[in-house]
Amino acid sequence: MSAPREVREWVEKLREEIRRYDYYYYVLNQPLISDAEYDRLFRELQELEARYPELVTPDSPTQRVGAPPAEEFAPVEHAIPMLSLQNCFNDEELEEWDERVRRLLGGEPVEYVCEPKLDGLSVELVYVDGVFTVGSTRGDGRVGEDVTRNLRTIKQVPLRLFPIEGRVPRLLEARGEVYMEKEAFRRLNAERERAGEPLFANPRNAAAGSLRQLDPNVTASRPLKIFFYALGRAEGIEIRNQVELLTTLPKLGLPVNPLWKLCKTLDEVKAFYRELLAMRHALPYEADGMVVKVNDFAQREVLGEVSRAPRWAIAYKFPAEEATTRVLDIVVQVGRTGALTPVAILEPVEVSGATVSRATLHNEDEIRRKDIRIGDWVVVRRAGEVIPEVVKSIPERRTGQEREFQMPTRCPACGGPVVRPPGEVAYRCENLSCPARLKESLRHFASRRAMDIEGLGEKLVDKLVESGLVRKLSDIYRLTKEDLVRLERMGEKSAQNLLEQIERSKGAGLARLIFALGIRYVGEHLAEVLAEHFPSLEALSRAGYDELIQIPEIGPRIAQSLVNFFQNEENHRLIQELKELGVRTEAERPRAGPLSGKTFVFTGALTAFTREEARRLVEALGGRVASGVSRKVDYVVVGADPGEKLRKAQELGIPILTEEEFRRLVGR
Ligand code: 9MJ
Repeated sequence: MSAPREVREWVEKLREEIRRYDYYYYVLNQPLISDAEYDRLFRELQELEARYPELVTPDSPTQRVGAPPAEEFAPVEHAIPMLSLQNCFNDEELEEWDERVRRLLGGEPVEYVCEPKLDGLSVELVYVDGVFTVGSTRGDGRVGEDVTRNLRTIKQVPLRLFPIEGRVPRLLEARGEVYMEKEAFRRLNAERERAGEPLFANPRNAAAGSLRQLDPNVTASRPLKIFFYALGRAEGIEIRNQVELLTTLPKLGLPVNPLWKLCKTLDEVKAFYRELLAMRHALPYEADGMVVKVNDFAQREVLGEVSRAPRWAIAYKFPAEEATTRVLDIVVQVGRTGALTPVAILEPVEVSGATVSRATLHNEDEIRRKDIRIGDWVVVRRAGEVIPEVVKSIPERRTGQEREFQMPTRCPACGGPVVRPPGEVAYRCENLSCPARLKESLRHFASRRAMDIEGLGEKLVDKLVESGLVRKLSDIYRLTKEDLVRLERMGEKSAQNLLEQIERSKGAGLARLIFALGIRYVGEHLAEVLAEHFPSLEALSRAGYDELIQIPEIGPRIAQSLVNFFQNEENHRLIQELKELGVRTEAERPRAGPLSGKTFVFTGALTAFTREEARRLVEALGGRVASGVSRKVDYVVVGADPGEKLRKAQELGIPILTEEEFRRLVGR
């Protein structure tokens, strides 16, 4: 059945409205309508598109996610090459650049526009008749990679431009930077650490890694943002200078970093640089300098370019957060998953206010690539406030006394064999009861977000393992007061307290228990997903690959990791023992009550209760609280500043309750 004209028009009108609301919500941070109202419109559009599939267009707001993964990225040629920027590092170099600009322009007046220089991934988005059609990375400047489907998942990217005075440009190639905010980066890495996944070294790598994902669903789950600051081709729109560009792009729906400044003199440029430098650490994103651009496009034409960099712009870099020091030794740490990580022990050195004495070398390939030897002078950097890293060695300063590092063939902690699984960069100790692995596993098991055993800290874990009192995780539940008191410096009272904490942890619940086991790739969130799906740990341990892969959010890699974990005989025994020792391995049975069979999800900040109180209210009435939104959820309760869950709920058409409505429902 083909769609009647009225339906076509109505669908288009719905899309236009939703685009406007998206823009106000995601770009301006000013929601125009209530979430419930938005939800209603979105669902109406989804229903109409389901009924009339021929009306679905790639720029419909319903089409942001859900496409299957690509094999690889296709090359995309930039019609106008994407230039790189020349750098300068001090006022003198900036003055030289300014003098050359003025000389080449024959002494005409020049104005500059200054913008923070974001450290992300440069991209170009092509809009044809206002519709986003192709998006690509900068690549080598001439040819980049087609990341259209990934860019679509970034909520700030309009799939269709807004008309200005009723018109959209025939063609607009908008250029900008995809980046990840520092806080989002920290959260992403924390989640990866808990899941035993490799960490991103800095927000730039995280942004680049997230955008260059073959599966757009992965990109969609990463908190990427974008700012636009330049154009490629533009037809059907006239923009004559950078100020016009930066004020026009937002009107079309393309976000622009508001922190730009028009400077009439070089002194103003320098002053703005100092201002940005002073606020550098307070900015939500990483900026590595300031870009100075000639405002007038006609003047840019005159200036032209040299060796792929425009003469009309320069990046005035911030001082590097780097220092040089010596590598005293390279040691190997054994993590919870058995991964061996080489770490450089450094002569302590100050890097932007902090003393650095250790820095990660990531893995053996990195050491070879950077050619770092024991005794070398090296450059170390603190990036994105994570673990410092060794950037490079300084071979010119070698004396001949330096030694090449050899990855040990035996685990430095247990002496067991070390293997490098095919396709992985990390070597691993395979011995499940390796004391180093055991210590890390215990720390994780007892940690606040896992079994939450207060008092079972770093030092005590070391002692328990070294004394032989704990040889496997389940031994925690076999500890007696005498054992603990015999350990040096453990008084009666502390021993008693610790035993109470250990006892209490038996009831931590299935999700925490699954997370606490430290199964590779299974972080807190996935543990909750699994706990919602299986009635007990035993049931989970019996699940096969095919069953696991059916669960939303469980991909092949995670399913395989779970199967591997539970197939291991030692792990199998561990689960048996935990159960025998009284650890609750069943999911909490919902009580009978008015909310029996109903599942709630909370998002955003509640005012009248904490999340924990809200959970207890729901459970007291027989309901359940889930962590993530899926089709099985009955209500999503929305507090202030809600997250992605709200959007997901809207997409799935799940009823949304305000806090007030929730309170009435639970009789509070
Ligand atoms: C960044 N990375 O923030 C430019 N950039 O302009 C800004 N990069 C640029 N402008 C022309 N703000 C080429 C690159």
